[in-house]
Formats: sequence, structure tokens, C-alpha cells
Amino acid sequence: MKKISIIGVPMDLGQNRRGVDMGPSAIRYAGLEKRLKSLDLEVIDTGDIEISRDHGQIKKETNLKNLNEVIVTNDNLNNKVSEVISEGSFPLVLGGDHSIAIGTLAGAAKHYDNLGVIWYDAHGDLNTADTSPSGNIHGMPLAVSLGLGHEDLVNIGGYAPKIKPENIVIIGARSLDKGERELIKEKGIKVYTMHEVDKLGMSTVIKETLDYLSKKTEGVHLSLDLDGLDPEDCPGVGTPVMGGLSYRESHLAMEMLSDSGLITSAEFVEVNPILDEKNKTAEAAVGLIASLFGEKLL
Ligand code: 6HN
Ligand code: MN
Ligand code: MN
Ligand code: MN
Repeated sequence: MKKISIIGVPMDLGQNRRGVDMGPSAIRYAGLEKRLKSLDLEVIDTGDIEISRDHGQIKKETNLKNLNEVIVTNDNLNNKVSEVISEGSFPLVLGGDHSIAIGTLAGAAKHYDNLGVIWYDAHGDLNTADTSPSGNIHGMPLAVSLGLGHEDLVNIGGYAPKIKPENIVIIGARSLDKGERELIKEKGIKVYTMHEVDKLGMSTVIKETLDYLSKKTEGVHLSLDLDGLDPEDCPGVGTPVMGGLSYRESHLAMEMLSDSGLITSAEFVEVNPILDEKNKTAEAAVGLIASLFGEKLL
């Protein structure tokens, strides 16, 4: 029986808006564990990672907000994710803001020669301190995992880089900063912007993504930012961008990923219950997670 370990990360220090630290609670409240247990899976809720609240010394030369707390918290998460994988369980990480992907990837990538990453998001999260318009670390985790950015972030887990540019696929992008666009071109990162998703359809996008990754990777991590979905379906996110992926398309994507059997770890991030409408975004997250683990109507 497949074993899943839920890891909550009540982190809100990677961005400006309070409330996203309650994301893991909202997702649990929406019935995650019960839903997964009905799928004949062994589910263990390991509780929440401890969030550092120690501001410590913020290095003057950077514009990275809450740098020390983000480092300590991601180091804790790195250890937990790695431990879960060592035990033969599937790490299912609940955010929290997207800066936690730094720790998840640090914990996962050391277990695979080549870890693939599907980044399902309205944003690229490919900024560094130099290119970031906000100083918010949740806009940087993919760059950090490529080895770019502040060295203390890049070296979380004691090694770098975690992933290679050719093993990344970004899906749903519609808001990219100048530096991110340059980096995507320079590194040749595969991106399905909303334009490509509209043109090809989600079915083709996922088929191509799996073809692209399956030959060259040993495992694939899914990093799903709920703002990848349209704010109509998922209003409870801190940085909404209109014109996004629908719940239906995303559901199909999860079902196809489930059928592939290639996903080895996952995180669902940026659920902010304060900004949400009747826990709609958390419920969407639970629906998508259930599909990722094989829930079918018939
Ligand atoms: N997220 N590109 C913007 C920034 O501040 O770097 C927005 C980032 C949003 C990040 O949603 O995970
Ligand atoms: Mn985003
Ligand atoms: Mn993101
Ligand atoms: Mn379904």
C-alpha cells in the first residue's frame, strides 16, 4: 500500500500578506486526510514544521525579507522531507508561501540523480535578490534550487544546485519579471505559458511534459501554487493573476500525472484562508490532491 506523509509548513515570511501561514490548517479542515484514506492509501499526518521567528541578523547588502527565518525553516523542512523519503513514504507538503519549495527540493533532490520539477504557477519564481521587484523570497525558490541567489539559500541542505534547468517544466505562467524572462531564455527552461495551454489544451501539455521529463529524470516533484489556477476558482491566494488555469483543467492535469505514476513528491502552496471565500481554495487543493493520488468517479 502506498504510504503518504503529510507535512504542514505554516510559513508566511516569504511574502508580505499575513494569513498564508494558516494554509495547512485550511487544507486539513477541508478534509484532506479522510479523502486520501478513502483511496486505500496509508496516510500519516506528521504535523507542522517549526517556523523560525528569530529575525537574527539580516545581512545589510541584500533586500531579502526575513532571510534568516526562511533559511532556518527551510532547513527544518529539508530534514523532514528527506527523512520521509528514506522511510519509503511520499512527502506531501502543505504551504505556506512558496519559499518553502527551497526546503522541499533540498530534501527531495538528494535522493535522485536527476529530479524533474513541474512548476504549476502563474509566476516563474525565478527571481534573485538582484532581479526581484519585491524582495519576497516566495518569488525566488526555483532560481535558488538552480543554484542562483543568496549563497545561504542556495546551500540549504549542504549541496547545490538541487535541479538542472533542462529538468524543469513551468505550466500556467502569465506573470514573469524581466530578469525571469532573461533567465528562462538563457537557461532554455521549458515553459507552457497560458498562451500555449490555450492553444494546445492541457491534455497535450501534460503528455508533452511527461515525455520531456520521463526519459531523463529518476523522480518528478510537483510544486503546485494555487495561484496557477484562475482567481475565480481560487481566490484565496496572495498574488492572484487573472486569466489562469481552470479547476477543470487542473483536475485533468492531476489525473494524468496520477496515471503516469511518475510523481515522487508534491507540495501545494499559497492557500491563504483570510483572502479566501468559504475555504474554496483549500477545497480546490484537496480536490486536486485527491486526483493526484488516483481518485476517480467510476
Ligand atoms: N508566488 N514575481 C513576483 C515577485 O515578487 O517576485 C511575484 C512572485 C509570486 C510568487 O506566487 O509564489
Ligand atoms: Mn504564484
Ligand atoms: Mn509560486
Ligand atoms: Mn477526479
